[in-house]
Amino acid sequence: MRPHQLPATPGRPAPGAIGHNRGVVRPNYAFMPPEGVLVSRLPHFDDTVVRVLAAPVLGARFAQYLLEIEPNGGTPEPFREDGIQHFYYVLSGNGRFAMGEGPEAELRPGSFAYVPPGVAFSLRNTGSEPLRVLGLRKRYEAVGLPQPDPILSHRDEVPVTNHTGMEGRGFQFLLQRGDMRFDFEMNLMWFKPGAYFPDVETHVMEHGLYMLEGQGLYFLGTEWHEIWAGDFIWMGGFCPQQYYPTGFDDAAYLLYKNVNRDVAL
Ligand code: UGY
Ligand code: MN
Repeated sequence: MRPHQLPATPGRPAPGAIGHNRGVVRPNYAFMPPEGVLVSRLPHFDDTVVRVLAAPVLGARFAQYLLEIEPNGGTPEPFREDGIQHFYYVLSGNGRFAMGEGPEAELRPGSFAYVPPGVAFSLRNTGSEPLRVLGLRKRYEAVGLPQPDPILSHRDEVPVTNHTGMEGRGFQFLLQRGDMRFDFEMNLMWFKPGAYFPDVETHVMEHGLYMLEGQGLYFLGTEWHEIWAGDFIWMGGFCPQQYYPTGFDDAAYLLYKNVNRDVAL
């Protein structure tokens, strides 16, 4: 019998829980199933619990979060940070987002926002259900170009493309790909059952990967890991990686990738 099939008693840890964990934390990658990531709070978000998914203490050069904002919760007043960019992607729920002097806009699942460094934003839950949002913060690497403009959009506004020539792949580049003002990409990666990477890829760029839909096997370093929707993976630079979707449905993940900048020496 598998551990999840053993009878469980409310209020007691499930049988089979001792030491059993799909998660792994290594020097240049980490895979953390959500059930083990304990919650915290942030002073600039009211009525919000946060799970920190990636942080410099792990080895990442950015920070990534899962925010759960209660109805009427969120930023009590506009929040801004000099030199730091923010990105938000709505997983579930409804809310409102505003940036700088711009008007407030509705948030629904699939809405996303790019906040340039130093720009004030507000993020609030205006619905009756928790607003679940992926958040990301990265220090902007200026190279003498103007900083990017704010973006408030929805994934349905972004075309699905496929530059690989490989059957069953789909890409939505939420930030303008190839625009050198940006120092990172946030990409939705779609996979039909049966599609997989043609090679194990190894590259200087790092990733924060949040599994949105489906399931699969992820190769990290030297091992395969079984993953599914709700899981998070951090991949540091030069972490060997490959994805093999499994199951009957399409799979999708949201992928952070640092790009467009030379190697700091
Ligand atoms: O663009 C990428 O680096 C992408 N193929 N990597 C990944 O999905 N792990
Ligand atoms: Mn990659």
